[in-house]
Parts: sequence; structure tokens; C-alpha cells
Amino acid sequence: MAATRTFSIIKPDATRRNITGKIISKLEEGGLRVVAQKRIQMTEDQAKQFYAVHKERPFYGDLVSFMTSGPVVVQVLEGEDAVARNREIMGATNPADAADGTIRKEFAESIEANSVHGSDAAETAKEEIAFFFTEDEIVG
Ligand code: IDP
Ligand code: MG
Repeated sequence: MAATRTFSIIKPDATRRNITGKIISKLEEGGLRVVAQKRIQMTEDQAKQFYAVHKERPFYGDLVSFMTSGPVVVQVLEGEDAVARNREIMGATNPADAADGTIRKEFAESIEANSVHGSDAAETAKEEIAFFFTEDEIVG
């Protein structure tokens, strides 16, 4: 199967605890390759737009505050079946439900501060990558 791409964020709870390297190691050990990466401070507008799909959910406001509470690392990951592979390595949204060995099981603080974001489908991956990166910033 050909390599595909997905979009990933290392969230503020993880940058705050200086564990971005540990998280990237999990992704790499899981068979994914970082082909674009930058550390940014997300603006409120960016966070609102990025999570617009959740705007009716009760946690939306808190989520936007959390995602802008410190720097994040946005990245494009490449590998076989990258979207699903990344979701597998991340584990369930709620760390209490996440499988052993997953990033969220090992590192997440809570259902909100759960250390990583990963696209949920090929189409969203494409949109999310384009939201943060230009094609010439992606170097496979
Ligand atoms: P995902 O990140 O596993 O795809 P989504 O349902 O898309 O999960 O939710 C997006 C993000 O919103 C989660 O990663 C988490 O940070 C936050 N979130 C999801 N559900 C809750 C909740 O019930 N309370 C607080 N925050 C939540
Ligand atoms: Mg999601």
C-alpha cells in the first residue's frame, strides 16, 4: 500500500511538560515519518476555525482556551495507512479508555488535555494539513 499522510498536533499539555520528543518517538516507532513540523502559538481564531466541527459541543470554549494556552507542534506524518495508524498510536480520546502503550494512555492528563490531535479521515487530513502548511513546507 502506498504511503499516505495525516495531520498531527502535539498539544499544550505536552509542550508544557517538555515531552514532545517522547511523543515523536512513539510516532516514529509506530512506523510514521515526520515530513513537516513547526512549533507555533495557535491564535484564538485559528483554534476556533480548526475545531469548528465541535462548536455546538459543551467543551468547545474550553478546548479553544486549552489549545491556545501554550505552544503546540503541528506536523505532517507519512506512512502506510497514516490516518488509521496515527489514531492507533494515539489511543482513545479519553485516556481512561486508551489501550496500553498508546500516547494518550502514557501521557494524557485528561480527556481534554490529551497530548495529541490526529486527523480522523483522509479528507480531513488533507484539509488540516493545508490549514497549517504550504506544499513546499512538506519534505518527504
Ligand atoms: P479526537 O481528538 O480523539 O479526534 P474529538 O472527539 O474529535 O476527539 O475531540 C476533539 C478534542 O476535544 C479532543 O481531543 C479533546 O481534546 C477534546 N474533547 C473531546 N471530548 C471532550 C470532553 O468530553 N470534554 C472535554 N474535552 C473534550
Ligand atoms: Mg477528532
